[in-house]
Amino acid sequence: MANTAEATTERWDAIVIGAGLSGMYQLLKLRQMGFKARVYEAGSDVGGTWYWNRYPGCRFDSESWTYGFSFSPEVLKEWSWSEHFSGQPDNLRYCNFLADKFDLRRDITFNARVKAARWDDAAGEWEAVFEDGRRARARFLITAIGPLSAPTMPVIEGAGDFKGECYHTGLWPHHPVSFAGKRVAVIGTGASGVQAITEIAKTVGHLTVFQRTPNWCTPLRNSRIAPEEMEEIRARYDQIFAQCRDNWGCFIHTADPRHATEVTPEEREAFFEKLYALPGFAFWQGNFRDVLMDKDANDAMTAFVTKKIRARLKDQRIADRLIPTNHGYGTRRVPLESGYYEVYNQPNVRLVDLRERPIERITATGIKTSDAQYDFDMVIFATGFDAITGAFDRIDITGRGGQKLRQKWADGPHTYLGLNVEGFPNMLTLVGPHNAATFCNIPRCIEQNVDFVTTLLDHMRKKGLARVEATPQAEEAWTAHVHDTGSRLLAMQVDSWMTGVNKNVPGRLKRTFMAYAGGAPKYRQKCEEIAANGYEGFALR
Ligand code: N01
Repeated sequence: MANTAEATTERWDAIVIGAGLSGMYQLLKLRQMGFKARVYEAGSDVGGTWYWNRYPGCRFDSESWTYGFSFSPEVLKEWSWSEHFSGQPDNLRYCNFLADKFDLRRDITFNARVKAARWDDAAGEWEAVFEDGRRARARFLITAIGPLSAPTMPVIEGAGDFKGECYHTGLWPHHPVSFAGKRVAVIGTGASGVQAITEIAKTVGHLTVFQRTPNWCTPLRNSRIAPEEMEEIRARYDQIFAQCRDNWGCFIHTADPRHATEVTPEEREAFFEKLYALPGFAFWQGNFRDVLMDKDANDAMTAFVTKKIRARLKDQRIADRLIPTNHGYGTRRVPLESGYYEVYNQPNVRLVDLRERPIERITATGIKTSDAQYDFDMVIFATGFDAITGAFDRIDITGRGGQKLRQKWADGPHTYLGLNVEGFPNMLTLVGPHNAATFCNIPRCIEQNVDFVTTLLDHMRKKGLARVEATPQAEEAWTAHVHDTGSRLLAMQVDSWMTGVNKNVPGRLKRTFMAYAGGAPKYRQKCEEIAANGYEGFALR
């Protein structure tokens, strides 16, 4: 008789880890192709990013109507966006709408956090082990764990000592949180911090922002979508998705073909003004073609944004602290804001510059910097994520011959197409490192990744193939190509999650190439060529 673990092990054709947008779409596709697939999700419901990140102010910075899935004409017909940059509650409703419409929950196990995954070479299967000891086995392991899903707490002495209310933006509670009459601290000024600070400042008693590195922020310019406008958008969906398809990051903002330095200063200024007045990432993504690669072009853009920030602040000493000095505009992920700078004109908001007075420790009543003790009722950590590879590291993934993925990626990822790793057969990594999806309007790239993986699995089934694994040569060539395309970006000269730096995580102090910077169209073309050539670069048997 089988032992107990064996008897309770669930068996599937494919295990998908994560029920965010990529896991949900992957499940649907596998089901349509007749695979027996099961999704395991750590949370209690679907939504991924939009399930966990419930902090005040959380919303899209992609235009809502470019973000939604394009694969289903019915979904496009039935779902209406009410804002151009939709907020988290609506985004989560959208995920629930998809789950209900396609009856996805019947194939999802919730509250199931995968602790380990191990390749069994003899059986040609993956075994997943959950935190509660349950197990599941499948021929294929598909990770749909997202690039920004492993929240990190700051490494500060006494981080667990605070006795008041305490939250991380990426693990926000499901109950309402009130800021009225409270003394609130926010640590961190990335995209999450900027959104949260702006919203909290509307109702807070007193707010203190602890900023280590300022970021360049430009206006989101959100607005409502009236039903008639939604109808007009719906009529243009084909054109909108075609436009996204041809774009480097699958946004609707396409870079201008000119160089910033080939026009007169007056023309350049007028163009910057025009872009700055537009919503979303127009200023970042729709700018002159060289602003993110050429230092002089970037300096011009940076000088323009500097003036805009200064004009919005009453106290120029605060402006001095909010204006970045160690990187140019757009070389770190740009937070889009809706009144962020004006928050610092409020009498009940204080900015603490940690470069002048670092945090020494967190205490039971608040935060102690090198020069003062600040007392609070609530401390919010907007301290980000162990990005891109962090969610992989939190699972003990063991491949062929006992090789650990954590060890293989200790000096940065090695992958083939950001979708598979040599030594880890039958593991497909949706939106994984070295994939175009990280710098992408992500559902656009999720659709491409999932379609590629599903077609590969279907091809294998039709040909009677049981194993897929990148060849060492293909992995080496792709990894070199990722490094080559990345090295052209000014962003690679700056510490950020995009370059794999996180001072709160051991071993993440050195910059590395985390994502494919050649753009989504080139990436898609490469994937299509590889599939057309019988999945060149993959050993199939
Ligand atoms: O995280 P971050 P995030 N002491 O890493 C600071 C996406 N997103 O959650 O820069 C003091 O950007 C840290 O300081 P520094 C988007 O892609 C999208 O804000 O390391 N401070 C930094 O200021 C985004 O880029 C949306 O010096 C400490 C902050 O914490 C990504 O998620 C909205 C510290 C972390 O910023 C991550 O954004 C939100 C310490 N010990 C997020 N440790 C949309 O709009 C860290 N910090 C869709």
